[in-house]
Amino acid sequence: MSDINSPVKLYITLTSPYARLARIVVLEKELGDKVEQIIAKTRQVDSPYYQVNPSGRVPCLILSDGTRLEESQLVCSYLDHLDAPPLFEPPTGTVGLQVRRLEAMARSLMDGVSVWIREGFRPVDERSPGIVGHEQARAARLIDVWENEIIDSAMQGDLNNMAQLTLITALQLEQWNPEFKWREGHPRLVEWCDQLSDRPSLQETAPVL
Ligand SMILES: N[C@@H](CCC(=O)N[C@@H](CS)C(=O)NCC(=O)O)C(=O)O
Repeated sequence: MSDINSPVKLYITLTSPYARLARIVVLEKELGDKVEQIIAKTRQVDSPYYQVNPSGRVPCLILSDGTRLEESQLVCSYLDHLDAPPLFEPPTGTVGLQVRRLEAMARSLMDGVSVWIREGFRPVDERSPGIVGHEQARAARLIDVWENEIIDSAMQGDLNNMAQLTLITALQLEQWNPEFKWREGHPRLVEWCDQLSDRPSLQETAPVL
């Protein structure tokens, strides 16, 4: 029988930026005793993890009744509500729409740079210069837009929404991908990123090289 008080199981890898979002929420919400974190073996033939999550992706949360949640937005939202009050829930109305709009744009950056990084992990003769060029150009366009959007009040102040959390995680993919050179010509974004990066939850979950 499931025990409502038993910790939920959060499957992660130490390299996934999507899992990192969930790991940051766990730290920010101080959920250490309510969430057991388990390293999953992803991208391996016949990984035992496929019995837990057939999609093979992280993050994935298994609730005490066995319910499986995947997709970082859903996982983060569940974790954020696990021990009320939520810290990252967008407000209702126009301000909430603005936060969601910015979160979607930050996610576009993260998705694109993740594809770019994945290309780099493929054997040299399997890499696609076309995909790399496409993602490099997408990232450059989005970074230019972010240089202006970063002054939006939703992005400023203390860490309190998923738009901020997703953007900082996407920008810090520079630590994995030396070709993701977004800093030059974007002083406001540099200042925003560097101010946030000392935060303990970000330090503790920094990308593992
Ligand atoms: N849209 C998903 C993306 C998750 C995702 O792609 N995770 C990658 C790690 S960065 C993964 O688990 N890949 C393993 C695989 O594709 O088999 C989310 O937001 O959670």
